[in-house]
Amino acid sequence: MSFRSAAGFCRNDREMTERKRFASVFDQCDVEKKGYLSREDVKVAVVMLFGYKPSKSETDIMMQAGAVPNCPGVPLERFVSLMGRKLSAEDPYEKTRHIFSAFDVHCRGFLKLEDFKSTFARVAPRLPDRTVLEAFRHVDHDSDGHISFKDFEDVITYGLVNH
Ligand SMILES: [Ca+2]
Repeated sequence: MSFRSAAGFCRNDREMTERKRFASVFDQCDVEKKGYLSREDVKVAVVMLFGYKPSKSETDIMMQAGAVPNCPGVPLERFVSLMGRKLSAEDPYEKTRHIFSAFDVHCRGFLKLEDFKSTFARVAPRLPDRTVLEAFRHVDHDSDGHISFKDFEDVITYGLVNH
């Protein structure tokens, strides 16, 4: 996914987009239109969404977590919540995107100092302005006055922001 599309999502849009993506993968994997995914289908779905083939034990866990009474496989609703959880638990890129969009209240795809200030004012109202300014300068690697998703990602990746 490109930086522009990654950073351009608002929270609700992003959830809608993820849902759509999961639902469309579900449809593609449920070739016989059974209304659920079999064990083999789930494996294919994970390859399509995450780019790797899940191990036997991971597939077992997903099949168990996705099971509902009277259904031999994983129905759509279970699949969507399962994949959503997997995405936020395992993909640091997705995690970073979530945090970034919490800051990016105007959905501009970059952060200005005022976005930074207003977020900190909400979550840590006693933090001095000076500290917020220092944090901003620290994250703004190329010092252009905007924090891009890339600036942000670098900091998260190196663990300087621990959330
Ligand atoms: Ca920058």
